[in-house]
Amino acid sequence: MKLVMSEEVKKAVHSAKPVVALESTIITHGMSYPKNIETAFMCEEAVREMGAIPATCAVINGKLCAGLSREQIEELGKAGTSVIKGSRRDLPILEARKLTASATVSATMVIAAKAGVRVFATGGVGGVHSIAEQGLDISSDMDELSHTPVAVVCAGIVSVLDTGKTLEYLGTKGVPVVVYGSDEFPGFYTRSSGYKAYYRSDDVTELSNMIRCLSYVGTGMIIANPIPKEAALEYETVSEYTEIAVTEAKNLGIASKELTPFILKRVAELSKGKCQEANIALLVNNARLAARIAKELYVL
Ligand code: PSU
Ligand code: MN
Repeated sequence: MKLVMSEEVKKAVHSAKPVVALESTIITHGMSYPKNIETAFMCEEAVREMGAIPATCAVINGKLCAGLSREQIEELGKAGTSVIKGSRRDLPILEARKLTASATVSATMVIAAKAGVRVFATGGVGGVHSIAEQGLDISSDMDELSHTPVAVVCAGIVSVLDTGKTLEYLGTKGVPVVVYGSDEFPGFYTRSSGYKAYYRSDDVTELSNMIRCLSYVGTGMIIANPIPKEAALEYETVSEYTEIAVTEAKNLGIASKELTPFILKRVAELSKGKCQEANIALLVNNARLAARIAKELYVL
């Protein structure tokens, strides 16, 4: 597959400048227009403010792209869910048919690794759905993390998933999970998830030293960054909305790649916009931390 890097990203990677990859499924499927593109630009700006170069990733006309123009981001944002949600498994089909797709965490990790970008910021990674008993639904993000050496800075796993099962699955797959600045694994919209952090680090230099080992051990890693206190929602409220949304999804028979966007959308609607505000805050917070860590990678 052809990899297209924007001039700015190419120059930065070749001259060993810090670059942070950003995903685009959050633009097409995670938020509606125009908040989605406003947020995408805010994340790019947050990376720049911290002294790194943003590389928003997607598949455009069958090509893997690291670094999108403002126009490309606007096009994806306007087209929304009519754009294909592209994970690793979709890549050969997208290439052969010259199709355009937004990149999920797994596809963004593929693009970042090929482009030589080692740090990636997103909102929440996909994991094991709580209704896995009814039909197995484990995000391809999990397996990607087990064999692609890119660090993913996130606010936890998508709130609508089963955190306990997801953490166990990450363990099975050998994926390191480190929480930045907290003893608890964060719950995406909330600072706690009810699960303890296996490892905590308060030090971006230490985190960058862990990332240096990834190409050797051959896995990615999760750096979980709790949502800022002032933007965090109540754990009970989010759980309540999630339960309603999961029941609706079951009743409507929604499954596979439609499940995560459906539940996230319903939870956002039930919260009357509060989840969207929280999502924006955590995304910008993650973009900032990722840029700080990326910078440390180039300190000798
Ligand atoms: N978190 C959000 N909105 C999103 C996603 C995560 O708040 O749209 C996306 C990410 O791109 C992630 C994907 O990789 O959902 C996971 O989908 P699935 O569970 O189908 O693998
Ligand atoms: Mn899924």
